[in-house]
Amino acid sequence: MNMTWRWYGENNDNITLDHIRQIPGVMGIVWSLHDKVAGEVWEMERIQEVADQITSKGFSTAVVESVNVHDDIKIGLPSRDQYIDIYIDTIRKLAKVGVKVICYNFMPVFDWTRTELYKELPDGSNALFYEKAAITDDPRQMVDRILEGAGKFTMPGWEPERLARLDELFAAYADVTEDKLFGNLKYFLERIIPVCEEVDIKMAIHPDDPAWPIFGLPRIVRSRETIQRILDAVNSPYNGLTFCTGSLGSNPENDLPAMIREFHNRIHFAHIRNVKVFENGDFIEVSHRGKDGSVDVPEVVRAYYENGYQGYVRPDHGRHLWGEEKNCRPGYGLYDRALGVMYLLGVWDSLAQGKGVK
Ligand SMILES: [Mn+2]
Repeated sequence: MNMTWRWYGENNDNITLDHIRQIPGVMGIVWSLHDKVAGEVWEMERIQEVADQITSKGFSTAVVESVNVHDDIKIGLPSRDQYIDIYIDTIRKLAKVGVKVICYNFMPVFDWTRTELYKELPDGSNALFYEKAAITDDPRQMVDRILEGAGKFTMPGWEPERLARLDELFAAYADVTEDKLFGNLKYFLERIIPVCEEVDIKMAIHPDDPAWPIFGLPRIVRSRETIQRILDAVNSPYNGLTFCTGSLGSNPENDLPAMIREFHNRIHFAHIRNVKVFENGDFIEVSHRGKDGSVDVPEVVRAYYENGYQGYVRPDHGRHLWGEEKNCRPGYGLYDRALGVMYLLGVWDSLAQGKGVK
């Protein structure tokens, strides 16, 4: 298990590399060029600049999250080929600075979706919350609420310029069914995976968050069956997964430890976080401790341990603690993610010592 931490870059994150250095066990930084919108060229100089910042503090640059996929690729427009060419150009450049895994998603219109960013928990902390009943037919309301909650921070997948064209985007996806979206993903993978094999970069698709269709948009990475279909579509180890227990765990039907045991050879990046799912289907993000939520986190770690998992891990999101929500990115505070790192490593180390933590 190779522990990493997502960092949004200098002047774009209230947490610094020097903060991260003091969290025990963190080996690598999960990074990106966060000012780039999907389909834009990544210049080598910019890539090198961020990679140098990361390595100068002793961290690995091996994981990039994300290189976003342009909507034209997901919709399957003729212009997709030129955007795939740009994507391939970015893959080749990232290989030159030691990148080994690229996390990406294939969700139409929206990246992750929540209805509240700072929902209070019983202990007085707060966290990202999804209320099913608050998802109406009109996504505009939710978009406005998220953008307002994000405050000064930009959020990946929630670019205001792009979401200003929401009606247009929805119209473009109008005839994109689940099968069509899957076909467009397959087309994309068939073009990029040979390049990934050549430069030794593994693609790791992130599951849909939450793990069901919303606003009538199709979702194709949400269950054992849908994941198997994607892995079979291009049967190469370079076509792999980011296994996110928070996203997949939003649907209690997903047996997470069983899925890890089944797919571990194709999991290149593990997002381990806990969610508490309520009976009505609402869910809230909670501490990493297994007992605090619906995800059996120790069993998840055990599934990785028993399969000799050597891939990258990050604590994904955390609650906002001790008032830090005033300054931090939603879901990306310092304290709870640092506690999460220690919990995950604690379980792992105990297993390694043969104490059989349950
Ligand atoms: Mn995740």
